[in-house]
Formats: sequence, C-alpha cells, structure tokens
Amino acid sequence: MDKDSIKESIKYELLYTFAKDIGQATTEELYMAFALTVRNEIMKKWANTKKIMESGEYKTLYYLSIEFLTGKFWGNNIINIDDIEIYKQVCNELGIPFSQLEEYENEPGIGNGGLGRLAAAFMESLTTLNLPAYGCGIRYEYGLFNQKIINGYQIEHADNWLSDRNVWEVECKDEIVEVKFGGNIIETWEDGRLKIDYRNYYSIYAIPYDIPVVGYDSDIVNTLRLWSAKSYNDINMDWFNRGNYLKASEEKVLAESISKVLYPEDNNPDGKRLRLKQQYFFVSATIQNIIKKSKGKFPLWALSDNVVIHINDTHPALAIPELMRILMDEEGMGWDEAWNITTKTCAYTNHTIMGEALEKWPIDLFKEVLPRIYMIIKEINDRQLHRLNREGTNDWEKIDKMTIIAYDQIRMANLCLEGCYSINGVSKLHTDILKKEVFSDFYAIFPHKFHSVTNGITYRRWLMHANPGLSDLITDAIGTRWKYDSHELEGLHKFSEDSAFRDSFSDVKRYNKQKLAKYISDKTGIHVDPESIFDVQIKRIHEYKRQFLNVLNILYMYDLLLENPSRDIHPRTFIFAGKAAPGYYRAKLIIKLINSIANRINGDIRLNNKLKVVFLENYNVTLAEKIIPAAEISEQISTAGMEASGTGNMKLMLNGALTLGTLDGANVEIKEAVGDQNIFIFGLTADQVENYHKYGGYNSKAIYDNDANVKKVVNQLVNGFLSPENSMMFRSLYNYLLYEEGGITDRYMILKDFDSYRHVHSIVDDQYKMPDIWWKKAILNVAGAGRFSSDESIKNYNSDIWHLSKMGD
Ligand code: 26Q
Repeated sequence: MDKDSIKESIKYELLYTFAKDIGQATTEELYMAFALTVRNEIMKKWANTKKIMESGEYKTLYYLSIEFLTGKFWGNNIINIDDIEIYKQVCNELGIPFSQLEEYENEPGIGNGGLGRLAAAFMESLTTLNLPAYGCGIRYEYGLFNQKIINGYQIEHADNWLSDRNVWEVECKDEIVEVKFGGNIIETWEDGRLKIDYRNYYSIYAIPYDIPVVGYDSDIVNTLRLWSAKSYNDINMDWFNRGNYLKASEEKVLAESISKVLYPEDNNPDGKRLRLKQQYFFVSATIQNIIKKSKGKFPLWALSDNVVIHINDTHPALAIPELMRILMDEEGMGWDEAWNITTKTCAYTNHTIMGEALEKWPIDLFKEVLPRIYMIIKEINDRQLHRLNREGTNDWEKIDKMTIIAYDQIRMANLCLEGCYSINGVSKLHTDILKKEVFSDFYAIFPHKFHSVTNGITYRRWLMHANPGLSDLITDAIGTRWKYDSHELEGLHKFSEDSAFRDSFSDVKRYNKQKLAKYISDKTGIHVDPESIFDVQIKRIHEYKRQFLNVLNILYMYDLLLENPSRDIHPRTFIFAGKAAPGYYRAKLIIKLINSIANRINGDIRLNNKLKVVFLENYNVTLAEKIIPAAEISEQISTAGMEASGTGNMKLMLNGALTLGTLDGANVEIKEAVGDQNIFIFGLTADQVENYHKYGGYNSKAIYDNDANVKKVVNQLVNGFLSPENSMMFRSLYNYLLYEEGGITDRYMILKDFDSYRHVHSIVDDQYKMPDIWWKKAILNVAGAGRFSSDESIKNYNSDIWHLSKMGD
C-alpha cells in the first residue's frame, strides 16, 4: 500500500470502529486502526490460500506443537507484506510515534523458549516458501508468567495476554470438535470384528482460533490454528437447586481449565494430569479435523500421500494412537491397515537428550484419563515386543531400553520411534548423539528413519525488524537480495577487510548499545558504559545452561580488579535475562545469586566502572529484540552434549556478536561457518563429558583443592562476601559444586570447565583492544549466519522428510 491508502484506511477504521478521528483516538484505538489496516491486506491472500487448500490439490503439513512463541505480530507482519519505512513515514506525518504503537501490542507468551520459538519460525518460513501448512496448538488463556525481580528474587505474575481484543485471531465456531476423556471401554466381537463401545466418558469441546501466518513477499498465507477448551455443561441444575452454587459451575470451570495456562517448565517435564489432558485435547481435535477434511477429498488409505503430521518433540505424540483410534474405531479399518497409514504419515523431531527431559507417563494416570488410547499404546508395545522376538533379539538390556511401556510408565519418545517414519535431531552433534547413544538400538533397526536438520531463525525479524541500522548498512553494501536469500549475506565477507565499512558497522553497534544502555538505566537505574563490552547470556535459567559458570567468572574478574583496580581490563558489562520455572528452586537461587553479585559489583566504586552486571527482568521475544542488536559477546556455555541446538546463538551471531561457547549443539556448526579464528571455544567436548559420566573420574573437590582461583570464588559463595546479611544463602550452591548429591557432584562440570572458561575470557579482552580485528570478526559472523535461516531448515525438512510441493507450482 502507498502512504495515502494507508492514511485513508487508518481514518476509515477509526471512524467506523470507534467513531473518532485521529486527534481524538487513544493509543489503543490507534493501534487497532493500524493493526486492522495491516490485517485487511492479509485477509484476501488468506481467504485465497484457504480455498486452494480446501481443494485438496496439495499435500499439507500439520505441524503439531504444544507451544508457538510468535512474538508480536504487527511489526513483523508489516515487514513481511509491505515496506515498514512507509508505515514509519505515515506515523511521522500523522504525529504518532511508531514505537508507541509497537509497544502497545501484547506479546503472546504462549511458549517457554527455544522449542516454541522454533515452531513459530517454521510456520513463517513455510509460508515464505509457499508450502501449505497448518500450525496446530493450544490457545492458552494465560501464557508464560511475567517475571518481576523483587529484592533480587524472581516473582511470577499471571500473563493475561488476551485481556484486550486480539485482532490477529479469528474464532471458527463452525469447526468445533468434541474430545472425550475418562470413562470405560467395553469390547465386544461382532461379525468377527472387535467393536469398541466407549461409555461414561465426559466431553470437552475444542474451538479453533485461527491466526494468519504471513511470509516474506509470499503468495500465500498459512494458518496457525490454536484450540480453546469449552464446556457446554454451564450449570449443573442438581447442585444449583440444592443451593450449592460453586459446585454447580465447577464442572465447567474444570473442563475449561484445559486451555487455561501454559506449563512453565522447559526441559524439565512434570507428569501432571492436566498436562496430559492438554496434550490429548489439542492432538485429538487436530487429528479429527484432519480426517474430517480428508474424507471426500481422497480415500483414507492415501492419507500419507496428502498429509504429513509432524510431532514437535514428544508432547503431541498421542497423534499416533489417536490416528490409529479413528482409523479403526470410526473408519472400520483393521490394525495392519491403520498402522501402515499411521507410520507413513507421522514424523517426529527430538529436542533433548537429557534423560529427565524425556517424557514418561505413569500407566495408572494414563489409563484413567485416556482408556482407549492406553489400549492402543499397549497393543503397539506388545507388537513391538513380538517383532523384536521374531527378529531374534534376546538382548534384554536392549529390549528394556526400546519398549514403550516399562516400569509402569509410558515412554513417549519410544512411541514416536516406533510410530513415525522419520525422526530427526536439531543439529549435527545432537543427531549424532541420538544415533550413537540415546536411540542407538532404534538406529540399528531403522537407520533409514534418522535425519539431521539443523534449526534456524527468522533472520528478517532479527535483522530488519530488530536491527534496522545494521539491515540498512548491509543493503547499502550488498543490495537487497539477502532479504530473499540469506546466503547472500556471504557477500559481506569482502567488506570485513574494508575499514570504512568496519567503522560504519561499529557505529551501528555503538548506537544500539547506547539505546540498550538507556533502556537498562530506565528499567533498573544501573548506568552502564556504552563503550564497555556488552557480554550477554539470555535464555531460560537452567543448570545445564550454566549461568552459574558465568557468575563464577564474574567473581573472578571482580577479584582481579580488587587486587589491582588499574589493571588493564577493557570495561565489561554482563547482561543476563531469563526466566526460571517457578518450581525450580536451584534456578531461582541462581537468579538471586546474579542479582546479589550485581548489587555488590555495581555499587563498588573501587572498580572505576570497569565491571557492571545487569539482570533484565521478563525475558521474552520483545526483550530479545532489544538486547540482541547491542550484544558483542554471546555466551553459549552449556555442558557439551546437553544443548540440542540453541537458536539464540544464531540470532546473536547474525547481529554481529562473537560466540563464546562450548562445542555444543549448533555452536559446532557456527564454528564451521565462521572459522576457528572468529569464535571463542572452551571446555570439554561432548565425548569427554560422556566419558566422565560413563567411567567416572571427575572429582570437583580435587579441582577446588588444587586451583587457588577456583577455591577463592567458590568460597566467596559462603563467606558473607555476597550476602553479608545471610552468609548461608548460597550454601546449597556451594554444596552442589563440592559435595555429592544423588551420587553426583557438580553434575554439569562447572569447576572442570572453569579454568578454560576464564582463560578464553582473557582472550576476549585482548582481542577487543584491537578494534580492526574485532570488527572484522564481527562482520564475518554476520556473513556466516546465512545458513542458519529457518528458510534453510524448512527446505531441508521438505526435501528429506515432508516432500510437499509449492503452492502455485
Ligand atoms: C514437557 C512435559 C511436561 C511439561 C513441560 C514439558 C516441556 C516443555 C517445554 C519440555 C520441554 C520444553 C522445551 C524444550 C526446548 O525448548 N528445547 C529446546 O529446543 C530448541 C529448539 O530445537 C533447541 O534449540 C534447544 O537446544 C532445546 O533446549
């Protein structure tokens, strides 16, 4: 749209929605008018896409994910369909601050972290590539909690993101689906067939809310379909008439609680009944919806030629037994036919190798909530055992690892490995570990099922939207093609040698740092020096991600400066952000530790402002968009082998931050992309970590006893240095490093990696003092980031796993 049509539309929407003109409108109304203007542009394409998809001409992907972390819609949609500069000009001319409108929108927080963000990125890239897809998930009424830091502690507040009208969703009442829970199954034989009679169940209804997914300059608009739970048992009149009004409405409240709130655990599943119900709720609604749409278009035996059901981690794994149930119980197929179709239609991505993060459900709970689904899983399990037997496997250790049901639990990853035609890891290293270790027995039997697809990011959001300065600089240097093809960023290679370009590049970074410094001072009152190195660790707080290691090194640097305040260290600002699961005690204590150290260091005038520590509260996509453009060091320091991929690492390199990390997840591929000279690698390798775990030999106490640096910083946790008011506060963290807990000491090998970590930090310091070298490295990071576009990941999924064709071709 040109400027005049945008202005016309704004005036029209204000008049006909709110009966106001621009001068009278509130920020909310202005936002609405702008959002509706953008939405109107999307609608035509969306309607058209829906029509084509309904024709059944194209094989369609259903991407099932319990989380979609979309980030705000408005700004990103503008970038994808239009020219954001025009909108900025319109705002300017009308005297409305563009940023104020952007700020006004609530970010939908319906994901925890990497997995949810990846799902949203994939939907966007599918659309950009004109591939037909539905994202399917849950419309949580409350997203991930809002985090406040009070007195250094994390305090959680409910995230009621739907409190205002959400212009980006459309309720589709006509496509409501019934989902059944509980009850019991009566099996009878009729004409030689098993008949399933499902009794005493209770119904919850699933209403879809559709959100348009806009791609970059794309011909189509895909759909993100989020299901909301609804009960029609408004009031139980028996209870009502007896005067028990609370009880009378209880059923409805309980039923609708299914889509009430997102579970805030990340990589740390908790086997709660409601969580299981959430999983079945959106999976059953989706699969029923798929079957309904398929019938009439093609025979169900041809399902896998027309549909792919992608299972994003094990949370939607019930898609497998649910599809079996519908094909058998409702469509009358026999087991073998249904199994053949199911195993050709479903594909699975694994996102974790940590044992405790692999989902398991207790049989008793499962049977009670989903009796029919349990029967089907039991049958899949029994048939698997028969097959293993037939194949002559009598290695019980192996069978023990592979079965779906064992020790009174259902193991969801094993269900996926049996029931899917494809399984993939999310980085090269991660896939190797899956093949060699976690799922090695499956790999021996089904090597053809295994694929590796490295994660990616929506690079346009992270450059064009988050970092317009860098985006313009890139365009000036290499033209606009990079906006369509991320590999074009390689064209920046030669500019890394160009000193004028390096100067402009560092100017952009300085400007972004000044902006962030202002934000930090507004939010926290802490003054940070924009000339200092901005060293960031922004991600969920988790032991394996080792924010603790970062903290110990900060203590070490602090001690060095106290010894000699005029020591030649380039000033450094450490920036943290991230949420801890509310029930994760140790992660929350780490947040308190970071804040205690921040307090101590930021108030210590002896340091001449050489060191600052900042914890920014409420990390989410919007905050990431503020921090990442200003970052210079990207801390990716998980214990090797633990981080499946990481995607924050990709966003940060794309914005010219240098990775300081272990050889873990996608860091390995980042190193390949930028070259050894342009990344700071430290610590044990995944193989070394694995060997310590297997064969023992790691003794953190010996490191403490023999390394004076380690001893000093570890002692500072408990000698009142950080918390004079309560020196016991961090005792449990101290104990964790030095004393056994469940047979393990310092499980994530923090002390083992400490020396090499502190050493690599001193190299960072040396190199930052040589600006020519530093900015060259930073530019080479941007140049090498192209391969981490989610467009690229989707192309790989499509050629290796999905085999969809582009719409329009
Ligand atoms: C499961 C059951 C019950 C409650 C919660 C959960 C649950 C929820 C979220 C389990 C795991 C998650 C999220 C995992 C996650 O975000 N994993 C990350 O996925 C990214 C995308 O592949 C990777 O880049 C990260 O390395 C990985 O940690």
